[in-house]
Amino acid sequence: MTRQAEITRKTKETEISVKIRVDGAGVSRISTGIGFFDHMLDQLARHSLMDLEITAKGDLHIDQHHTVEDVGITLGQAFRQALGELRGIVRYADAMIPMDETLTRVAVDVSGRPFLVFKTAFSNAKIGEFDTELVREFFQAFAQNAGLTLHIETLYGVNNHHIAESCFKGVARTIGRAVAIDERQADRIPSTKGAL
Ligand SMILES: [Mn+2]
Repeated sequence: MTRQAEITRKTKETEISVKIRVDGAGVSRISTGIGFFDHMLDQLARHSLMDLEITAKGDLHIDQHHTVEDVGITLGQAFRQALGELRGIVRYADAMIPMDETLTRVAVDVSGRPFLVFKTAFSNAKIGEFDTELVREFFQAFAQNAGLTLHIETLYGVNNHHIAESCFKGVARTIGRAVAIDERQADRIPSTKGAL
């Protein structure tokens, strides 16, 4: 069974299409109209080893909020749909991601129980044209729709590009490992309840 999904979501504010292949090679084709956000989504594919195609046309003349949030929603929906009943997955993973002076740790439970803890602060409102407060908005939308318990904490860091990128790389690394198939329980759902 190929774990993949394709979702298109259209509102008055945005039009988003997402194609995801969970067992991929980290290949991506991303176009959101926001350069730095494209760079972050590239990292998400590259370090999770999922293949991602994401196209977003949003109301950027207002600001980036709707576009970033709606990509998070649509990507989360596609991720969840691709994984189905979560049979055989490792489920839990964590990572410590250094980027020069910055260190971020991420822990995930691919649980179907959405919860975000986000303890990362930025010292600038912008990275290039990108609004740093939208990093949290993206992960909130993604965790909610993907059904992830997701904890992100930047322990220290100075450069805002490094801080944001370490969060995306950490999430990529953890979700990539958490959705890998555990050969010792490949046919089972990894919960004593029998369902996730
Ligand atoms: Mn970078």
